[in-house]
Amino acid sequence: MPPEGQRNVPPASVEIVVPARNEARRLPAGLTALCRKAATLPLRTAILVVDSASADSTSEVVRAWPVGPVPVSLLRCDRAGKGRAVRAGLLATQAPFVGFCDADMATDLSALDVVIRLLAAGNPVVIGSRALSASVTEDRHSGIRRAGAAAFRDLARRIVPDATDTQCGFKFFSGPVARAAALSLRTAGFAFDVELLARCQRMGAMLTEIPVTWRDVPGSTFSVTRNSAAAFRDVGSIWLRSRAGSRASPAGPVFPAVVLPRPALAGSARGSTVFTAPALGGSALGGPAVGSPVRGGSVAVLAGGALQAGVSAT
Ligand SMILES: Nc1nc2c(ncn2[C@@H]2O[C@H](COP(=O)(O)OP(=O)(O)O)[C@@H](O)[C@H]2O)c(=O)[nH]1
Ligand SMILES: [Mg+2]
Repeated sequence: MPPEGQRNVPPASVEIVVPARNEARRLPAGLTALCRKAATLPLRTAILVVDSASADSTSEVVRAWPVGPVPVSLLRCDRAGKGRAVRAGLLATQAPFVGFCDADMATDLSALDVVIRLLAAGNPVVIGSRALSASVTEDRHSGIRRAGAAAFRDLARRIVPDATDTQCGFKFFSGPVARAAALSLRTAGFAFDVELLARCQRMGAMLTEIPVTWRDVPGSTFSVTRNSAAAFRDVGSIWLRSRAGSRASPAGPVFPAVVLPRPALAGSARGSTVFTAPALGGSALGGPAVGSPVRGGSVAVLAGGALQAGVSAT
């Protein structure tokens, strides 16, 4: 049952997943900014923080989040990995529009206005790109990280040529597209975005990039020494699988509308609802994918971007 104060609240039309591991320090400011912005959007919005076995009080921050106009829930995963966390979060959503952003809110949240307009107009995948000429980035990364990122981009471009920046942590989707793409996602770590976008494109969903204002917030969870090798290995595997996949089914777009049931409610506290992730995903993610198929997830878009059917404009 939803927590006190959130009963009889209509379901959200936008669900935003925030992957967070050891983010007790950055999350309060990030969530405050996101809640504040989400409350101004023309569609009812909810936030789902996915904590993967943090060693700090990340979960407690979410559990203690005060009730407000934007509900904040917690999903807990046993195993680390940003890809795993985002996948679990996306598969736990039900809204017609979904997305994810990093706990540090490095991407200026004013971009959400553009995202909602584009999604409502029928664009199935809307992603922030720091590589567009209209983007403003404040990058304090080390030279070695910047060089690694450039090499990673070259590889990623072979897999998703339409994306100029696969690694900006600010991506939004039509819900059914995201859930269908996430279902078979195998990349557990930081390179998962490449696979997610490749899967969306393979389903026939066009990518729309938007310029962003992005600043590098201190306290990054990406470590060049600990995470780079895995990211390169993963992007290599994604490339090999995408080549094999396109040979196996050259016919192209398949777009099943898949909406998964919410994971079991584990408890609730103050303004947040707490879920535990069910065993997720094949291969790299361990265990069979959860999920029962198809609940109608389509959204009718009227001229001018007004929304019909299952989407309540607030
Ligand atoms: N749940 C979860 N989130 C993660 C994990 N690894 C990274 N993240 C989150 O992914 C986001 C990555 O952003 P950040 O650490 O700022 O990296 P950067 O901006 O690329 O340097 C943050 O919200 C992290 O907390 C993980 O293993 N599990
Ligand atoms: Mg960051």
